[in-house]
Amino acid sequence: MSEQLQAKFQEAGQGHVFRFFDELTPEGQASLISQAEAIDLDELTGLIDTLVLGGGENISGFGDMKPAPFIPLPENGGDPEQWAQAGAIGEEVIRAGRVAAFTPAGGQGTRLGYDGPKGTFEVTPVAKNTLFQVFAEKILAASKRYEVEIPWYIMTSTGNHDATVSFFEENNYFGLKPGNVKHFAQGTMPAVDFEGKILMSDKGQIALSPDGHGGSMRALVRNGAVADMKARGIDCVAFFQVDNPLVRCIHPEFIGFHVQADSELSNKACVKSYAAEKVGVFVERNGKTEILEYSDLPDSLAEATDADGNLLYRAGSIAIHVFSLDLIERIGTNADPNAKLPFHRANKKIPTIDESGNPVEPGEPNGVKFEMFGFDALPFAKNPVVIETARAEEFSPVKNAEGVDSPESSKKDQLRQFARWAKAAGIEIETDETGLPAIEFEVSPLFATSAAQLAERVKAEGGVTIEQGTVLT
Ligand code: UD2
Repeated sequence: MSEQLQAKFQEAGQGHVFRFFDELTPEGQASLISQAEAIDLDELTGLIDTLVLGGGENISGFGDMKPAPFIPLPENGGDPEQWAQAGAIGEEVIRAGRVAAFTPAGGQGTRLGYDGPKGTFEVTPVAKNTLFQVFAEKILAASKRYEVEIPWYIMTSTGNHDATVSFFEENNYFGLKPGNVKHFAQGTMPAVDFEGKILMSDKGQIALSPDGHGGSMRALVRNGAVADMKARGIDCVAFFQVDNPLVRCIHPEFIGFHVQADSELSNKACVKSYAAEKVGVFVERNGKTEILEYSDLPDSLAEATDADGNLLYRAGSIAIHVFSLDLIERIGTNADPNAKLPFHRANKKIPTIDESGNPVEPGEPNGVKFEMFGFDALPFAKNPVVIETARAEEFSPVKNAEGVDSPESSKKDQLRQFARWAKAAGIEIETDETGLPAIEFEVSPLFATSAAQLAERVKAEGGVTIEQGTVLT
């Protein structure tokens, strides 16, 4: 068995994976065999040929490219009636139990420099609640409001799975029913060096890394989540990333637009803050709506402006989507050979071993990781929808330790949102010219998840007092 496997790797030019096989303990040998068996060598060889040894990703067709249209917010020229109708439809769909939440949380979070699953990072200004708690409470709030079970599927990766599950157990699932929270680990891909050789992280350990959030399609099928959703009558999957505490996890208008258009993949766009902002942009290429990742958009196009002096490609993707279950299943089962997510290449510093088996900690990128992106499903989706959303209400991620998209910037944006909502509910709050309140306070999602809901609660309670350190819960 092992000889056959070794021969296959030898033939594919990857025989070195077993270089230290004879030195391993029987358990070590068994582990290496199972890691090797899980690798799709044909797929990997194809990726090495095209993405590593070949010319890299072939993104062309910029000539025919144009910005993709989107549905503007009512305050930016959209039709208020259309939005109200979408809200009513979305609400019905949620009440009917057709919606699940999904979070890919398998990323390694290296930019933030936080050691632990990113969802366990404390993010709110006063209560210091974690990202996972914020999302859990938003889902719980929607579930109470619409009197329905809303299951939450969370994709982890082998490196953070156990820590993530323990965190939910220790915190009693933040009030959600444990049976409505499903964790599962995503797949992995081997990393290779610039010659296309599989990197080993130890004598018996292949350097494996998560296969990107696009790996969620396969993982949702493989781990039974798709079957579970079907059994529950779910057909809309509300997708949001692990790093953005402002996200409206279960958003009636968004779900309404999605269902009304009979769409298989709906998306939220935010006007980009500046040309180099690290978000993908919505484009139309070859007659299809797509998201082009920021790293693939040439600077000249990122900086191009229209006749009004606005950025031409200004509709930024903030990674909030509604997927139809059909699309997830079609891609995740490989049912349609024409609907396969491509892999992308990322050059990374990958700890490895040298020819004698000694550890090597590279100072510079020494290899390539392969990742799929979930939004690459867009060209395969029927009736894609893009709606505009207001940045201040929906997007302030925690990505970097300092500066833009950091814990500090996100905390300030949360405070600004709470202050806006409080003022709209008639509560006096002193703010500076950026809308930042002079005191720090917090509105728990269990109290309100929108300005309108806060106003309702304040009215129902005959007014509330907000001072430094208040947490409305
Ligand atoms: C993502 C988008 C970018 C923009 C931005 C908005 C990609 C490739 N780019 O950039 O266009 O929308 O978000 O914030 O998505 N994850 C996994 N498994 C993996 C890799 C990532 O679960 O193997 C998760 C990760 O935990 C996080 C999300 O996917 O929830 C996004 O990953 P990221 O932080 O690498 O994406 P980023 O910020 O470069």
